[in-house]
Amino acid sequence: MQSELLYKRLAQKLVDAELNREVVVKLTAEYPELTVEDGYRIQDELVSLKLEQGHRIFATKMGLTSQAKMKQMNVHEPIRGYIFDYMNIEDGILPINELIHPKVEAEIAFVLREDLEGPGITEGHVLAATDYVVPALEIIDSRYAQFQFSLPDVIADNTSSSRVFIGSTWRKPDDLDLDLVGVTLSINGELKDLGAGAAVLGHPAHAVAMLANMLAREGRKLYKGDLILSGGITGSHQLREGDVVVAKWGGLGSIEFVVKTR
Ligand code: 0L1
Ligand code: MG
Repeated sequence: MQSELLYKRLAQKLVDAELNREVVVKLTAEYPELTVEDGYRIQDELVSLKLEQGHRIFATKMGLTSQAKMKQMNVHEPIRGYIFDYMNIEDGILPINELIHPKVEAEIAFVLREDLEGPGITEGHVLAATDYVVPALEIIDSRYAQFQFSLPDVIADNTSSSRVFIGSTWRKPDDLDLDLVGVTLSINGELKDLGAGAAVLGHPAHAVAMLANMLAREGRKLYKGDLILSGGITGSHQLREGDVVVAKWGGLGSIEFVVKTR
């Protein structure tokens, strides 16, 4: 357990890195004793700083939800973070000049029609409490060089949250088998990745249930109206100036954007 002052200082360093588009050395290089709990305390400070700057929380997200990413990080539990209002892109342009080294991944997002309070929340509870599901493309952009970090680092860095595109096809969860929803992700006309909803912990609703149960450990919950990104169905793919990205979901439409300097 570190001091409040240190949490604040490290959170400010990550906020500045995002704003200045400058990578920083991972926090655990200087503070190897940082724990996952410390990572969340720094993330909480980072969220407070963003709120003080006038930003609002747009969505909550689960990260590291695929077996591949968990194995890579040697963890057994996904991580959670926040997406702010300024991260939501509505005009189909990813402004690469505002970012460091963005990557894209395809997800399914949930909109709740009821509060969800753990512990003990199951996939069934999540589906019953869901108003709509929507397709989403998450842009992750680590503030650490080469996306190299340990678990406390990436949690402190708000799970690499950077931008998001939300699709316009909203469906009732009962209309789809979310574990079987297929996704293709193409960049410049080349198929880069594909997957099914089951890539997210067996079922995307499972990730949302896990989020509610994780939040309950801190006396928090999910609220009616909340938008939740459940985790990457595809892997994450590096983006470059001029790229045209097209993702298609079975039964959930598509999202397209171009990577440009604005
Ligand atoms: O949304 C995600 O799964 C990303 C979590 C952070 C790990 C990374 O930056 O790859
Ligand atoms: Mg993600």
